[in-house]
Amino acid sequence: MQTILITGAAGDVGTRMRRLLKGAYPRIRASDIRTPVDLAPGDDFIAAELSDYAQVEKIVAGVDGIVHLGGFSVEGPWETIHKSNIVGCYNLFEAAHRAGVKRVVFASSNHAVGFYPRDKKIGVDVTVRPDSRYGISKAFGEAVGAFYADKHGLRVTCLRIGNVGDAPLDKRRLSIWVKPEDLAQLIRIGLDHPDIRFEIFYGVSDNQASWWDNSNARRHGYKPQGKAEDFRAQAMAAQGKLPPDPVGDRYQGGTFCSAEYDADKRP
Ligand code: 15L
Repeated sequence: MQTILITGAAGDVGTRMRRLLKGAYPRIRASDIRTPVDLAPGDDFIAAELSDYAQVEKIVAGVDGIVHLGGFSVEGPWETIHKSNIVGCYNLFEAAHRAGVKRVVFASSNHAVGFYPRDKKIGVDVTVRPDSRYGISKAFGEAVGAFYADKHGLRVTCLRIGNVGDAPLDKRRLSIWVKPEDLAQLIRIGLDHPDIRFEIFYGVSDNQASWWDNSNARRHGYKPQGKAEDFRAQAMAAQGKLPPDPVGDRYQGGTFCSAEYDADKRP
């Protein structure tokens, strides 16, 4: 891996990953629709709208591996999700394949499986249960990744990311928090591990309250350092200030599940 492209490079996670991956690969190209505020002179940055195939072709040219963080990162109207996460994601994989890119690490999300209840521990082989249009788009991205891996030999890793941050923000995040350094470690496994064809890992730290069996990541050498329990007191204090959410509190996806929820009104 000589040249890596990071999409979504101006976002919070993209900015953290650019900093953490700096030096790990000889060249890092950044792309986003907006210019990162911390861009330094000489940094390789190409602005691109992912729904425009010609622009995507330009950013993938000459790269060996892609960390695809780009797209819309929360729930939104279908038009937005469709443009950024369906068309944009397909364009990214198609252009990567045509350009001879070797590997893609795709930022999937816990929301692809958000409607699993919190009392069920799930692995990476469960049926997707998206909790939102955003979650549907992440399940779609995993399917696109599997297709390009199986049909065209792209090496693809999908990371079902929990919540990236300096510390878990509330009770739910005590289960799904991922320390940025741990996420960077997972990305490097996706970019470097010799045995990867198509894999799904959970983007989660070593959390005692985790709902996910992440043994597939550990089999590939993942050694998470973060432990959400170290922050339990502050996360529970923050939780105490949140309104009750009977549906969200039942499912792993939290408020993504309770938003627009009306399943209980059907006979
Ligand atoms: C995600 O997938 C989002 O990108 C992030 O903004 C958080 O909402 C996170 O999930 C979460 O579930 O906390």
